Amino acid sequence: MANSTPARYMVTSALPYANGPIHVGHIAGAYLPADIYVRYLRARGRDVVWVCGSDEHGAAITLRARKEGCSPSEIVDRYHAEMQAGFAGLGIDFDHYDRTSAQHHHAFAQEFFKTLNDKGTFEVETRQQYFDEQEKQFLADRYIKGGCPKCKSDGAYGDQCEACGSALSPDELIDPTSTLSGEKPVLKETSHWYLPMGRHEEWLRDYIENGILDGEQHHDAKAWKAHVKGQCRSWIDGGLQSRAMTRDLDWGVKVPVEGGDGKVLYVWLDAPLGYITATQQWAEKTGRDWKPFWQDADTQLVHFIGKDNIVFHCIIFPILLREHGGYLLPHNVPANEFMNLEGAKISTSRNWAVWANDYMEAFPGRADEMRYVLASIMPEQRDAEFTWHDFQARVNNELADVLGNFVNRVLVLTSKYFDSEAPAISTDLTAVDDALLAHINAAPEAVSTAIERYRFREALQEAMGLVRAGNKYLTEEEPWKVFKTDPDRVRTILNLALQVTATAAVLLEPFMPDLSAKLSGALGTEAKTWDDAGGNLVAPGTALGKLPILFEKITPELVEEQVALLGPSAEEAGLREVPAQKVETSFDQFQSMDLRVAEVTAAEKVKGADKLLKLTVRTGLDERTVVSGIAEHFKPEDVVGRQVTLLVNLAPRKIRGVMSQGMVLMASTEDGGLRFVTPDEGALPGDAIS
Ligand code: B3M
Ligand code: ZN
Repeated sequence: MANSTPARYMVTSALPYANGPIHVGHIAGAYLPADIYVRYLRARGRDVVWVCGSDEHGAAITLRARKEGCSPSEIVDRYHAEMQAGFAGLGIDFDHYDRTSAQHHHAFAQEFFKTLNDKGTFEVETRQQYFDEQEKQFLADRYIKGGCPKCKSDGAYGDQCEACGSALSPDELIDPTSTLSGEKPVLKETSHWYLPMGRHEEWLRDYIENGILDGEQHHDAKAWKAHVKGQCRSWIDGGLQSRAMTRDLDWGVKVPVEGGDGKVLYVWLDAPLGYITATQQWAEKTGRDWKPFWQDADTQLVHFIGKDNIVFHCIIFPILLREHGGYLLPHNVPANEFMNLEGAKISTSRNWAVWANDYMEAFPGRADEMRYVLASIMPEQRDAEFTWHDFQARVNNELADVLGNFVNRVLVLTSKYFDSEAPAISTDLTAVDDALLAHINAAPEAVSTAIERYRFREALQEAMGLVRAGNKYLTEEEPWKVFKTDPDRVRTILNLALQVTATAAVLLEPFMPDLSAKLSGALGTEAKTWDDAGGNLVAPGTALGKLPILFEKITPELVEEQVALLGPSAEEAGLREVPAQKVETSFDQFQSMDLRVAEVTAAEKVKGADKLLKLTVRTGLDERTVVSGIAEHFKPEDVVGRQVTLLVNLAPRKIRGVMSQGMVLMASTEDGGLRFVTPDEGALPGDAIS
């Protein structure tokens, strides 16, 4: 059963945390591969549902809300909408996109938890846990930081060390501090519902290593990626520890059983259930039944995720589903590795990312170009890297010069020689024709085999390989020369070139749906599907339409612009600690202050006062004396000759026996220093500042 076509497919993509917009790393990890896979399955006429949604619980959300000074629900509302726009812009077309803050999700997750609780799945245990006395809060997961017990690096979180990837629990951290207050936490008792995972090691091992479940072949274990199995193996070999399935927090799904007051479900219990609740919402919308998709054995469940989510999808969620009973376990979890960007790890906080929404703004209507590049470099087996120069090279050299140029030539030549009517092929074929025809006929199988093995890069290479072969054929057969002597030969050449184009339109649809629609529109093959692809796709006599421009080249300027956008934005740079804004003032109050450009003509220390300089300043109105508290930062000789900003109508007052008539304005800088506020060149003493 492992390799036969199932009755249906249940496809999921990791629910992204609603704490920031979507970037190309997300897209290449869990969304584009799923979109390609699902479009392909549809083209084959398979029954498939693909769901996703926003993950709106957990510390990812509450910490973000704290940082932005607003409520968790404001955060999730904002990013839920932004993420949906990002996906839509890149043609990521889920059947249903839900959110875990929805009431229907809470209700289902609570019911699920109750069932497990009644079955005795959990062990309620009281343990000591770190508590922040200042914030009056227990510190789970990301609320606590410290040294990593494994690699000894600083800054490991309570659940994981990002430096070495080890899974941790908060009590293992060296010198822990609270990420809320920065204080040293204290240990305090609290009760939680623990999932004893150790009991499940044996069947999990057989399921992951051999694809065997309950003594039967469940899936082909060889079809799982090596890095996915490797991660699971090292978890199981390390011994599966009990893990708390509840948290002391007030944002999340409330624990629905006695003793659960003030506690919520662990986000990694509630979020994967979001796949099921999203499917239920889809079923309601379409009038279909959700149950076969999650419960009928003739369904293949496939989770698309990033590699940091492997343990949750291959170990913890399967344990929960099996404990509950009645649910399918994943047929495959084709996790992707990470996508780096311009030589560094993608980082939301450092704005080191290419955001989906920004891309669509800079490159409107050009989703296919990004889809093509991301599919070409997808981190399927190892980490990959996106650079704007590589993006430019692939779009210009592969999409514009090869694909765009080829199909354009085919249609222009058919218009010129045959009045845009598809010519027929002769029965008398050369060896070169035969080879191309064989390539056209073999390509659909090659692409589908790769896609069904979750090798999307290879699948795209196969489809593009056909286009390259067509391009080479056209160039070498030179129909523009042959036409003068043998117009019938040109019929065969262009017929084959048209079959290449039409077949490529079908095979490239999962990768570049807009391009595919343009091609099949011009060829009149809109209704054709995967099974029609091949050497007879375009019927002789078909009236061909016009082709819109397919790909415009990316200019070097556009590339430089995009590279320059990386890194901290002005807004983020401004987020450093600065003094809070003072209370509001009025325009009139401001106008009453007489600020002038002035020039320092003499300076000396004030006797007996370390901080004060006595300045003589030219104000344009007069020459006067001002006492200024800058002596610790400037020597008298440093300031003579400088232009400064002076408040001239400040009431005169005596400072250390010297009458001061005005005040020099200074900027207090982060390093504790002072800087003069000096006008641009060309200002003169007496110029009014307003
Ligand atoms: N939100 C983690 C992530 O975005 C998490 C995935 C949930 S899938 C059920 O990486
Ligand atoms: Zn570590």
